[in-house]
Amino acid sequence: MKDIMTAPFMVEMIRTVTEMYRHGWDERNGGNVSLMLEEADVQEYLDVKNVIRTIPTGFKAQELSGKYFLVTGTGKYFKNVQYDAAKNLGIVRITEDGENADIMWGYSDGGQFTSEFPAHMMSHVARLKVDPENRVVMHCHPANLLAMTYVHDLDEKAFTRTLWQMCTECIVVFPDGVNVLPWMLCGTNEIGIATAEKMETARLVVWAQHGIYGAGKDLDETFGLIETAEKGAEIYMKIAHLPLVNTITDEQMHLLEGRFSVKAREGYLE
Ligand code: 2HA
Ligand code: ZN
Repeated sequence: MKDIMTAPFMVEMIRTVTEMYRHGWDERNGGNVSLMLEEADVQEYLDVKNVIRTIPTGFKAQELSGKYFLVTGTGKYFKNVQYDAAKNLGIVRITEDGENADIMWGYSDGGQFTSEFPAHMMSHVARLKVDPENRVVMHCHPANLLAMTYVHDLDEKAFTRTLWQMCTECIVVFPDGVNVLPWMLCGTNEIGIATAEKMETARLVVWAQHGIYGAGKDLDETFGLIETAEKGAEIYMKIAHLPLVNTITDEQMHLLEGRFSVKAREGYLE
């Protein structure tokens, strides 16, 4: 059996959450990440017959039965993951009935997965339906995106168009746009269901006055999505109170579509 701390998925996860912390997106125990793993990869590092504990997930996700996830722990600080991954992260396998999770590794102080696990699992199901290659769901609290939800219309088309106008890269990186949920109580199945529904049409879902969810095929892509949206929001918060003299026009957006072979969300450009 190989040392799990050398597994590419573990190395990438530790680097990613550390970088999220350094970006200021994950104060205290803020944020959570789940990465779906292939059984073949897990088997090189773990005895898949050895279940440490089994705990209820609080919801039913039959579609994910037998799937493995590397998931951040509830109440844990991203700041500390690099120093003690086995305490702050865990690997779980969804049980056959889809209602429980077998803990296969980690949460070494008796902890468990993030309180946002329902939103993560439901989002994985939703994204896998539209993109079988999706592996990551990521949640965090980037300051400028949050700030924007206090001063900008929460209409999804308006919110997306503003971000696209803030840097040339935005429409190229997230042509599917940004969906938005109004403030809702976090950690509940209700916000999980609402998030998953929004994930069917975009890989980014803003939770007003709370943060953002991103989904993608790997940690880099998902981190990059949030990073780019947050950059757009940062520019917006720098200029929103100033007279707007220039912008990126819809005509220019169409040039970007052609140059980078992307298609803007239907009906979002003139
Ligand atoms: O894990 O970010 O939304 C803490 C949170 C809850
Ligand atoms: Zn949060």
